[in-house]
Amino acid sequence: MSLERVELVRVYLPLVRPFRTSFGTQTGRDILLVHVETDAGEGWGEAAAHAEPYYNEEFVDASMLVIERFAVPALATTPELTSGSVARSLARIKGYPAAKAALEMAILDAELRAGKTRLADHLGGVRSKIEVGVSVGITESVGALVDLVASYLGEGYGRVKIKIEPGFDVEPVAALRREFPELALQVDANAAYTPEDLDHLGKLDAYDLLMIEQPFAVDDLPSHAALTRQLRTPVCLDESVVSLRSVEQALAAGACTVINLKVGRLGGVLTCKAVHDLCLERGVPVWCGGMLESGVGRAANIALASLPGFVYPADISASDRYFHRDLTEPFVMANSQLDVPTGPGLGVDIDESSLKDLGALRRDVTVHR
Ligand code: OSB
Ligand code: MG
Repeated sequence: MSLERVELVRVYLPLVRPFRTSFGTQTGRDILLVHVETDAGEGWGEAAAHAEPYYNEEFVDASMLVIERFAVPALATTPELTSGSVARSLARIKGYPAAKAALEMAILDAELRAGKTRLADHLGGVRSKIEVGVSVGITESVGALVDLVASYLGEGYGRVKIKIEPGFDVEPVAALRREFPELALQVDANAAYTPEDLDHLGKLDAYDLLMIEQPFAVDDLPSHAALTRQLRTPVCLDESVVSLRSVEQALAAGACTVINLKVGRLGGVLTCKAVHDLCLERGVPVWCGGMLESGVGRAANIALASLPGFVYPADISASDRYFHRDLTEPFVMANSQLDVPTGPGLGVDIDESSLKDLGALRRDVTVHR
């Protein structure tokens, strides 16, 4: 296929409530969409980077620049471009996995729409509904957390992940366990702990957590391995897993027993599929993480989460948990499940009026062949 037009669409979506993690508080999301027109038709993708480089190195301004200066020129000069060759064509560009994922997603969407195939079918999905949970930010107080979790349980969410950091960990977990003895509960530290905290983190083992996600720094596999040996609770890696190779190295190091797959961290849905296949073969459970995406990125996440190796509920919630108004038709949760879209490609349509009302900035990137 040939790339005829690439448009960058950036829009600020206020969050329904602030989301606090160990790396900062977000009150809204700077959503970056990529819209492509090809000789086969059009497609959309989402770059799930944040406005600041606090989760990983990437940030939205940089993603835009990389797409415009390096990625689109590389794709425009790729002979016989297909969705399957996007990652290879962009491999020379170091980093920027969310930018790469967005371009691959948009080209896949165009290709699959033309072939009337759903992304979930293309990837090998086996479910028409996926199990989901809600990721809850750090709150002002433990009491406020218990109330917030109660309200999500009231909405029907059956699995809760809470963000932890030094000073907000054992106490909130103990309180939630006391209040909700049967709750499917897990924690995520976004790399906030140091090797000195190993014994302290061991206290979390008493609360029947589904997993502890990324307690230590991105490059600290040894501490993750030590915790994996020390605890009966599964240890999951998020930020440390950035490629198929990093997965193999983390497994070889015994640094985790579970892996979180994120499209915008691994550089695309097809790399996630490859990591999934490897983990399925090795008997390593995986699950689908989220980055507070709009409906575009969420559609891709849901298709991915329909694959057989995804055994834990996904960090993918309904549209109304994130935004007052989404950029696609809203995703609605029932019984802690979301439906896998049934239409071709991503299976969602962009709500042009939503983009307009929310003041989206749209800019064409020059495609030189
Ligand atoms: O670490 O999983 C994370 C959101 C932004 C950045 C990092 C993370 C998260 C989440 C939110 O936990 C999950 C969601 O999209 O609902
Ligand atoms: Mg995480």
